[in-house]
Order: sequence, then structure tokens, then C-alpha cells
Amino acid sequence: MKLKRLIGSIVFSSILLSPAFATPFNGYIVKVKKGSNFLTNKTLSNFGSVTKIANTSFGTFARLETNIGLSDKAFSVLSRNPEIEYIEPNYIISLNKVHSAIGDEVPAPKDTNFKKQWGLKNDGRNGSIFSTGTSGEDINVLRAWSITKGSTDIKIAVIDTGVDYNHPDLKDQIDINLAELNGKPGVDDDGNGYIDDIYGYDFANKDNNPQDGHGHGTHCAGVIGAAHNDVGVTGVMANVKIIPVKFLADSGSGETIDAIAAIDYAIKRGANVLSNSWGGDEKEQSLEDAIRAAEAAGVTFVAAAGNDSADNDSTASYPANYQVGNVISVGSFTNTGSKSSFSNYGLKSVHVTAPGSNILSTYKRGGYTTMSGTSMATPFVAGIVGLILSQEPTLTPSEIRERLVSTSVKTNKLATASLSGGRVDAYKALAAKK
Ligand SMILES: [Ca+2]
Ligand SMILES: [Ca+2]
Ligand SMILES: [Ca+2]
Repeated sequence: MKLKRLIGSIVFSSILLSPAFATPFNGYIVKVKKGSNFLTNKTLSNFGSVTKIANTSFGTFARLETNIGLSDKAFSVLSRNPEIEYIEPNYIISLNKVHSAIGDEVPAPKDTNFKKQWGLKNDGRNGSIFSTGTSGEDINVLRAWSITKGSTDIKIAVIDTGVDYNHPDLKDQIDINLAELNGKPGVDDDGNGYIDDIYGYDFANKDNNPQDGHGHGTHCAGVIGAAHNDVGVTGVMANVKIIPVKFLADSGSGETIDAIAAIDYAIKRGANVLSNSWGGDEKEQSLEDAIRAAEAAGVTFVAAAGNDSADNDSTASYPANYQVGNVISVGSFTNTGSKSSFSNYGLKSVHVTAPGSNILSTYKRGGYTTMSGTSMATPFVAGIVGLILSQEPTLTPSEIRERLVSTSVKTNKLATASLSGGRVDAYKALAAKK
């Protein structure tokens, strides 16, 4: 699914804006130095109002809102203030329309739809709603499951539009915060800074209900871990705990300052893997700080390469392009084993490719639907990383990335799509256990 930063709620005059900030944004992210009381002193009120604060394990960030934006001079003055580490635009992050989705929500099937899930097992047919595929162009998961179907010790955070945690195919796969479930209402029982976050958290609306009114996050969650229960669809992992972390509102739009708070939250909840099916063109220090904090915690950060049919080696897409050892950038292939026409590619900057065209999975309000995009390829890889960690829990994110690249099946059609030169293979990744 195509994701990019869209129009923000405030439109600034281009005269006042530094030309580098062409992407719409909502105020500025100010990272203050440790121990500074800069947020509460008078200096900032000369420039605007602090309207949101994110206290994270990797620092304190504030959103500075102004009526008409900061002039270049004011921006420069603030940048040089000794109490500030950096200031940058608080870019708007958004989902775009679902890329070439086939049809709308389909009714929940009465029995398994596994035969339509070509990404898991491509028999060359895969159901009447898909065009004819090529047998074997899949992630080889049936063989992988002979080794492991995952582990409930593995937590994967879906950082997205939320997850339908009541979905019949997902409700038993959600990581329940037991301290909050068994704790006192109105009290932050586990002391993570969020009250009654039983399922997860919604940073878009600042509440403890990460329900998905959009559908995108629920779709990604189903690819990773839809229950193997003879109902609906099947996830890459039968055994997994999914943490719903929402920062994109039901409109599909969100802010960077909420994205970094979402990443920080997922780390605190003990996530092993973060699945990130969103992105844009702007490089942001705060987002890179968040990803580095994940790396320091041993957390793998799987990111969609983007849906601009572009070469990420020459035109960077973020967060996929951050040069951090835990980032796995994922492109998309079709059921005939070709690079999906929309998928970004890059021999250096895209690590692997996974199924992403016409993917059937769970959807909002207990439904199912088909979606296409590197957004869908990303949770396939997040699920495979989860399988690998189930078998080898001490592997580092960079070791996992190397494993996925080196065990991919090289194909002519995908030779130039990614560093791997082929498609991810869950079985080969598990069979390469040291
Ligand atoms: Ca809590
Ligand atoms: Ca509580
Ligand atoms: Ca199922």
C-alpha cells in the first residue's frame, strides 16, 4: 500500500518556510537536552506553544506549535540554543489509498481460505479471485512449519492504524498486558506511563484503545499471525503475540512525534520485532533516534520499501533507508514471482522481497479483504523474523537481516529488486540455524 506524508492541518506560507521543508508538517519537534527545563521556561513562548510532549527512553521531545511557522531566522536561533539538541519539522505521516486493492471487504469465509493465500503456498491457481500464478513463488512456509510455527514468547508490534483485537482470527493472538488486565482501573499498573493499556495504545488519539477504524493495521496483523483455527485466513506464525500500537488515525494520517512515541512504547512492552508499513521522503533525526533505541534494545525494525516504483538507492524512502543495523527494508513481488510494479527496489538499500500483490488477510470489523503494497510484504517478513527468533532467540537484528538476505532464493525476475536478488524463504532461513 502506498504510504506517504500528506497534507497537514496547518499550511505555512512558503515565504516563511525554509525551502528544505517542502513536505507538510504540523509544528516542530524540539528535542531538549537532558535535565533542561527549557520546555517550561519563558523562552519558547516567544516562538509558539508547546502542545504535545513525548517522554521517551531516548529523550524528551516537544511539539512546538506556531501560528504561521517559524521564520528562517527564528528556526536558526532555536537550533543554536544550547538547551536544545535539535529542532526539525513535525512531518505529517499518512497512508495513501490502498494500492490496486481488488474488491472491498469480503464476508468472513465459513472455512479456511488458505488456498487463496498464494504468499504462503502458491499452487499456480490460488482461488478464482486471483489471476493465475506460478507454482512455488511463495515464502515456502509449509516446510518452515515443519521446523516451527512460532512461539508465544515472541512479541511483534504492529505500528500502524491499530488492530481489530476482537477479530475472530486475531483475538487469541494479541499480547495482553496482564498487569493492566488484572490491575486497577485508572491506575498505570505496570508503570509504563500509560493507564489501562490492556491491548496497546493509540498515540493518534492519546487513549488506551488501539482499535483499527481504517483496516490497514488489521490486515498487516493477520499476515503475521492470523490464528490457525480453521476460520478465515492463516498467519505466517501460528504462535505469536501481537501488540497493537496505533499512531496513524483512522484517516490513515499521523505525526512523526506520535510515531516515535509509538516505537518507544513498543520497546517498553517488550516487542522483539516492529512491523512498520508506512513511510515517506523526509529524513528525520527523531525517527532515526527511535530506531537506534530499538536497535540498542535488540529489536528488529522491519520497514516497507515504499510504493513509488522507485530506486531507493537514488531516492531514499524513510524509515526503510535509515542506515541502522536493525532495519530490514522490504520490497514486494507478485504471484508470478515478478517485482510488483508499484514496489520500490534497490540493490543496496532494499534488503529482501516478499509477497505483496493481492494479499488476502484480516480486515477491520472482523472482516477480510485483499490489499497490495510493500505494506503487505513487510508483515510477511516480520512474521518470518518471528519464526527465526522462535528457534534462535539470541540472534541480533543484524544477524537476522543477514540470514534473510543470504537464504533468499535467487531468481532472474528479482535479480535487481533487492540486495538478496530473490525472494525470502522461511524454510531456508530456519534451516540455516547455526
Ligand atoms: Ca500501563
Ligand atoms: Ca490499570
Ligand atoms: Ca484463521
